[in-house]
Amino acid sequence: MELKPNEKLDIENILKDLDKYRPKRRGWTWRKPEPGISLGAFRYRDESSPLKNSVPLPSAKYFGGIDPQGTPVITTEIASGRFEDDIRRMRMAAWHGADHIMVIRTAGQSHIDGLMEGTPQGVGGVPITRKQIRAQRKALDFIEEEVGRPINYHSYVSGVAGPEVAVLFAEEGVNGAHQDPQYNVLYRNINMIRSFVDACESKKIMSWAGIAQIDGAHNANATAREAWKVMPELIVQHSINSLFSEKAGMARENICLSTVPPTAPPAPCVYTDLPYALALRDLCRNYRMRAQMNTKYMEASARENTVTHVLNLLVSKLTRADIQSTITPDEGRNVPWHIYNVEACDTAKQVFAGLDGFMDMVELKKDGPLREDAREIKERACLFMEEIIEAGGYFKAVEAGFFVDSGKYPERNGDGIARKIDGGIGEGTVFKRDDDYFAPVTAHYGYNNVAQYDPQAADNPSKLIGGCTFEDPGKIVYIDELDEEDNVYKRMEETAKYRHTGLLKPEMEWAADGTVMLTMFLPAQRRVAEAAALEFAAKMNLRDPEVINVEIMQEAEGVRIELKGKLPFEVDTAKLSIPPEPELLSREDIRADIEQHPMRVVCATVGEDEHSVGLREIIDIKHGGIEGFGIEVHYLGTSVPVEKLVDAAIELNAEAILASTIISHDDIHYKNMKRLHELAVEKGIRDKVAIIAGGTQVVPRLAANQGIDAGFGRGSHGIDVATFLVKRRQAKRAGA
Ligand code: Z97
Repeated sequence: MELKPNEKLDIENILKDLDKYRPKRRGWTWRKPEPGISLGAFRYRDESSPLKNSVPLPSAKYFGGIDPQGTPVITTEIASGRFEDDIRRMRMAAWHGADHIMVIRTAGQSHIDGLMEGTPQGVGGVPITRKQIRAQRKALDFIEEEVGRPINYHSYVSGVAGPEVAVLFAEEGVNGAHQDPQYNVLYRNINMIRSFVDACESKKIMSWAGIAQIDGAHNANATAREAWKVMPELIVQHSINSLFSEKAGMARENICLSTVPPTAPPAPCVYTDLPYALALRDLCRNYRMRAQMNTKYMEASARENTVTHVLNLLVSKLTRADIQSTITPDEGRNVPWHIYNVEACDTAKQVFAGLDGFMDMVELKKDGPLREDAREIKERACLFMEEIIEAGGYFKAVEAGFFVDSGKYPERNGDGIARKIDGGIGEGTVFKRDDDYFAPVTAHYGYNNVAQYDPQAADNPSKLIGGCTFEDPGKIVYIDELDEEDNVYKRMEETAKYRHTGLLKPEMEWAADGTVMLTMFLPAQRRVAEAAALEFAAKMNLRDPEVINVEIMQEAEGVRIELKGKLPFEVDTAKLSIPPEPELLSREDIRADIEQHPMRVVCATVGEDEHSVGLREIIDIKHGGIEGFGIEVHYLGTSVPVEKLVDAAIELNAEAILASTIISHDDIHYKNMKRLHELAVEKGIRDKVAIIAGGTQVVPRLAANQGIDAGFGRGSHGIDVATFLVKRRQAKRAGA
């Protein structure tokens, strides 16, 4: 199956023969930096190989459509709860530059204590099932061919089912995963011994599969009451998981720290975040950095969050990021809407392109507060680590509530999360292996006693059974959906008409959910405005309206409101009358034509009409008027009699007459157009001169009925007029 840019991804086809599908490859892939690459008119220093197919930034059209791709891998989170819908989102995100796609929602998976079959849609979290993973990896195998860059697919190896999930991921070609036993202990109250034993197994398997690991330290930042105070602890948590991973056999280049700057504006965040970023990168220099914006202080304002994101990107640029996350306001309002995820990928891409070569020009100071603060953070982190050892080790420290305490270490507020070594989920489930313990599987951690069966198999236990599922995927048992009601086929049946007919409905979260978002300003106080907004939404026929963001403009004068709701109807695209797309010439082509064949025009507002702004906008260079293309313009002013305009055209030997006609009572505008045409005929210049008229009330079709060549209504620009004039002349030349 090959994807065609102008054709939708066929989900039915992705689901077909899924039981037989094998992923194309294993392991994580980094971008390929291409220092010195030339794109369009520019030479870049910090970009990677361009994509084969992509959607460039909106303004790229002024630069020949170039689409520079920074060097860090770009992460996006896509997990609406319906994997079949998310497949399409993954394609859109990939076209916008994402090459790390995480199936992650805000909560849930680590509560699941076994492997799941089937694909129930996520309530709260997204259960990771083989079917879902295989379908998405299969789709990504095609999508990466289409965009021309490998895409890393990612989820969690967490909860008490962690090792099983790791095996599943290794079998199915998952490329990245969050794995951190501290997360289970602190936030999910999983027994600490169980969690660390499981982590050894998980990490060993992930290493075999080349899966990149992201840790969970950033959760301390998101959980602590005052996030900027946990900086020493964050470094400690990163260090514990990283060193532990190395000991479990993981390669350094696959160990990625999930680093989040401790604070966000209006705090003077860079003053805090930059020393922290330096300290972390210095102490943990052997590992990769996955940078993510601060989410602790995130509200629902897309604007505010974008700025926080950009400041995070600045810190990444000033220090180092191997992977750049693009969390969106949706994390703040807890609705993973793909259009905002895609937008955030563009934000990262834009900032990395905009800051290309930045570090060739600036340098971080070698002394002063930056270095002093960084040193202090490192000292505090080292002291924290020393105290853990003094307390009797990590488990004792957790029992004593060392972690996620809101004091800045060595200060303590006594509000840390304490867990008991003999408590938590899975307590008492770890047993010493028997002397004759033996498991004939690949990448198994710890004592395995293989040699008793075959010394040759000591490094390769699964040889004894002719390979396990890693070597022989034929042994994988694929179980399709078990639930008769809640399954992908049923869900797709409900939305089939939107895929197979011309029926169209808006969507935000799930296919054809009808969800739309409205922005409005209401000149009222907040509480009143919120209630009124819901009333407006109801009158607009929106179902389940909900206010999702309120920003006060001024307490008494009013608020800006964003709300969402569902449209209960659809549009039949077959019944739409869609006007043909106007074909504009490019600015370059117009300029080139005018340069070769200079053009002179005369123009005026005709009749008893003093309006001038509209015509001037069409003429003047400032806002893209026709002057800007090199056209010689003779402007006669306002209230100009039509006779004078025609005489001027004769005198100046102009190729075109441009008449502005704003006043329209008694159809005077059309009457003047007709008069212009007749006068030009009378004076014998009609075949030499183009006559066009414009104005807010001008309907192009009615204008043409008056005998002139074209009419331009509301919303017309200089380029529309210039395109018409140049095309008309080209047609004449071709005819002559
Ligand atoms: C990120 N935006 O990109 P459950 N294990 C680890 C974690 O960090 C997390 C879970 C499990 C964030 C994602 C925070 N991370 C959200 C090491 C959560 C989640 O499915 O909520 O039970 O597990 O890192």
